[in-house]
Amino acid sequence: MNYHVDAAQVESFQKNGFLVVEDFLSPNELAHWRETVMNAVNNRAGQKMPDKELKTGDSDGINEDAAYFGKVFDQLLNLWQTDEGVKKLMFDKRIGKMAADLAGVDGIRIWHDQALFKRPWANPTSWHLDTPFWSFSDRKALSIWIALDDATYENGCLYFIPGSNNETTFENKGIGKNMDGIFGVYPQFARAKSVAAPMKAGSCSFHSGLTIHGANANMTSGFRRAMTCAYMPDGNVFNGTANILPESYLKTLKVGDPLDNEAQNPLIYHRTKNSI
Ligand SMILES: O=C(O)CCC(=O)C(=O)O
Ligand SMILES: [Fe+2]
Repeated sequence: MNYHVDAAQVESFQKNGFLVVEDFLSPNELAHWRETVMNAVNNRAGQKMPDKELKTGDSDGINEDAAYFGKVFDQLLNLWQTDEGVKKLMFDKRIGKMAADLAGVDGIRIWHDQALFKRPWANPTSWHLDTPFWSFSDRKALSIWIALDDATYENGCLYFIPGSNNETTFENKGIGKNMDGIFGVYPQFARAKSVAAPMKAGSCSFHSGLTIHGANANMTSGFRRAMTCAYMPDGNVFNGTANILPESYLKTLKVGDPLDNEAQNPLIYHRTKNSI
């Protein structure tokens, strides 16, 4: 287990917008994560979110072409809300501290977790940003992506555009079919060099929600499974975007209200409240 980031890793993350942490999980921990995540995913029976009837592959109103996007990955959100085992993994303060250290913030809340499984022959994940989808606007928001299978050039490992995190904005909510769509919004990166992040199972990466990133198609007959979690720095407020917030909660929110509901966005680590 490798639950610590040092000053050089923090610097690299803030400069490049991503960081790979090799051997994040020990072999035993990896076995436990796989079993826990698979159990939670199977119990969902394809239901994408806890509070909506949507199935993986259905149109979610954000992506216009369900048939295509259903074959990018199976996407199951907020497994922590429906599974005690996943909740325990996601509430691990050590991971919260890694995220807080990398972002350079005091407190970290879960925005949402997300199992992302590329099935055999899955479509690629087009270049995109994450933060513009979300209901808060913070340049320091970030995600962890944990490889449950080896993520390879062949089966759909992640790619990043280094440094894009320091230039992109909250513009561009879309993730289209065309890999180059994002460069219509950010032409300054059209000639940038991308970096691949192949990872052994049990390794992880962190990326800023404003780093341009994507993934290959799965050119193999095997699965590429990842467990991820998006993090919101503590202290953020509602920006008016619904994203995945449940209707019942949305009805109570006005633009500018604090997003501090523990049932939706739990604080998993805070520098002054947790000593680890
Ligand atoms: O797993 C993938 O293909 C994409 C992951 C991603 O976009 C993310 O974790 O933000
Ligand atoms: Fe993403």
